[in-house]
Parts: sequence; C-alpha cells; structure tokens
Amino acid sequence: MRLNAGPHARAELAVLARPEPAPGGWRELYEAARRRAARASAKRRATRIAAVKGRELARIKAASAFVSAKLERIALTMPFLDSLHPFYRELLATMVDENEYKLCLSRLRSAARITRKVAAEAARSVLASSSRREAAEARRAFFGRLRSLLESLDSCLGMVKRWQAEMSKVPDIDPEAPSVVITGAPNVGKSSLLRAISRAKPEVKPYPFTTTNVIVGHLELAGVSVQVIDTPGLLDRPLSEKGPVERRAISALRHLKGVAVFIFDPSESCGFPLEYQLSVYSSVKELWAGKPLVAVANKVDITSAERAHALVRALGGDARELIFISALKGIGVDYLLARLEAAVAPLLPATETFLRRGAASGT
Ligand SMILES: Nc1nc2c(ncn2[C@@H]2O[C@H](COP(=O)(O)OP(=O)(O)OP(=O)(O)O)[C@@H](O)[C@H]2O)c(=O)[nH]1
Ligand SMILES: [Mg+2]
Repeated sequence: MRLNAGPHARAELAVLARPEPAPGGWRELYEAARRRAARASAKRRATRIAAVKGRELARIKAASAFVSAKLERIALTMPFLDSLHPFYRELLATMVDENEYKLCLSRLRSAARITRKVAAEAARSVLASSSRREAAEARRAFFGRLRSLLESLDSCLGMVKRWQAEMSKVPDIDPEAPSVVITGAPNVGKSSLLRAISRAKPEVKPYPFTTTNVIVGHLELAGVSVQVIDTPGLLDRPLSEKGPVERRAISALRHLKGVAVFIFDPSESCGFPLEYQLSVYSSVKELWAGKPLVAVANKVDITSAERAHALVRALGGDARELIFISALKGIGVDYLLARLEAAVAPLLPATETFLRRGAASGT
C-alpha cells in the first residue's frame, strides 16, 4: 500500500517522469520539419498557379505546425520549478541552473510563437505571388528563417536534453509521506543498509561518493510500506562549500519527513576518523532538528572494542540509544527495524493506525 501520497506530489512526479523528449540538436528538428513538409505536399502535383500555391502553403503549414507544437510541448512538459515541492525544487537545483533553465524554456516558447508568425508571413507572400517561382521563393525563405531560428536554439536544446537525462534519474519519492532517511559520512555503509532492509540494489563500493543521487527503496513498517531513502555521503564542511552531490542529501534532510538513521563507522575503515564523523553528526542533527533520529554504529563485525568504546564515550547521552549493527552481515538489523517501526508508527496517518489496530484485534 502506498502511504499518504498526496495528489499534488503525484502530479509533479508524473510531469518529472514524462517530458517531451528534446531533439539531439537543431538539425534533427529541422530535418524532421522538412520531412513533414515533403510528406504534406507529396500528393499535390501542381502546374496551375493556384494549385502550386496550395502545395507551398501545405509545406509551410506542416513544418511550422510540427516545430511550434514540438517546442511548446518540450517547454510545457518540463517541470515548472516554482510550483514544485521544496524537496524536488532543491534537488533539481543541483542539476540545473534555475535562471538558465527558465530562460531556455521561455526561449523555446517564444521560438514556437515566432515560427507561427514567420509561417503566417510566408503564407501571405505565397498567396500574393504571381508565379510558381515567386511562390517557391517565399517557401524557401520560410525554411531559411526556420533554419536560422532553430540554429540559434541549439545550445538551449542541448541543455534541455541534458536536464531531461538528469531528471530521469530522480526517484519517485512522496515528500509528504514518512520516510526513513539514511545519512552519514561517505563510505560508512549507507547503501549497504538500504540493500539489507529493502529490495533496492544501490551500488556498494569500498570508496567514498559511490552514491551520487538520492535513491529510494521500500520497507514494510507497522504493516505499511514506507520509503527508505539512501543519500550521498556528507563531508564536514559548510553548506556554502557543498557540491551538487552533497546538496542532494541536504535537500532530503531539509524537506523529507519521518525518521533519519545516522550511520557511524567506528572501525574508521571508511577513511573518515571518528571525530570527523561526529562533526557530520552534529550538522545532521541541526538539519533534521525536531524529527526523530536513530544513531547506528555499523561494521560491528570489524570494529574493535576500543573503537566502539571511543564512539560511546564521544556520543555521551546520545550513546544510550546507539545501535550496533553490521549491514553487510545482517547483525543487529532486526533490532534496528523494530526501533524504526516504533519511531515511524506515530507519524502514520490516523486512518492507517486505525486500520492496523483493527487488523490486530481481528476486526
Ligand atoms: N565489514 C563490513 N563492511 C561493510 C559493512 N557495511 C558496509 N561495508 C563496506 O563498506 C564499504 C562502503 O559501503 P557502502 O554501502 O557503499 O557505503 P556508503 O555509505 O553507501 O558509501 P557512499 O555512497 O560512497 O557514501 C563497502 O566496501 C561495503 O562492503 C559492514 O557491516 N561490515
Ligand atoms: Mg552509498
């Protein structure tokens, strides 16, 4: 069962998922327009001037209708940044420059308008022409203008194509539903945990920054399917210095709801000393303020007692709730799941809670 997926979130995702594919470059669009024009006039063998004009008009109309509709569809099916949920808006901001994005989409829309205007002018010239040659010249002039217009859009079309490729990697997350957000320094075992508790298969590698995007899996907690979000590793540096990959994790911590799992690697085999991981922990606590957070010490299978104690000492009061696990070996994972269930249950909508109680009591 999908939990509390608001209609607003669904509509956004549908738009993110199905944009009108941008062409590889201006030439692809131009050649497609020429083919439409050729097809539109294929059956019109004309010799008399009126018929010749009709054929040229059909070519112009077919090409301009195709180009303007295509440009408009591309612009309109790209997500409208201002109305996106803040989580998606911030996530997309790591992939696109907002100003460049808006400018480029508005250029596509105005190019669609200009195409129609230029076509109307060309049509008037065709109608006013007094010979076959004049009519053909008016049509050629139209295609010349169309060609330079599309040429001038080349870099914009290329950008849209790149943005669409990036956006296709954005996972289907309902930002209004409770999530389990897995976070921590790089290489500590976040993706290994997602693998251990869901059917998702994120990449796991023995080096930092393997995960470069937010990844979603699903987990049944308290009888309800809950989203589990794996995030890129965080470094201990100010927000202003964070690159796009880290900022994807930040957008999840800032805007998603539910419970966060902060993973420590006290064995330090991740390559980040404990002290460093503790600084990352402090910044995550700030970002996730007011929402439940479960601290986890991973890689218990290779952690010395001395390193484990060092973490417990450094955490002070927070160590009371620390859970030792091995995501790789499955040690302590059931206990962690029970803790997550207890943390998520109060966040579930009242109807869900009611249904679960009913099921438990056999009603
Ligand atoms: N011994 C041991 N190794 C583990 C455990 N969990 C993860 N690892 C190893 O730690 C390395 C990093 O694991 P990942 O799951 O990719 O870590 P991550 O935190 O997702 O890394 P980034 O995405 O790069 O931030 C891999 O070599 C894993 O096999 C564990 O419980 N025990
Ligand atoms: Mg990872």
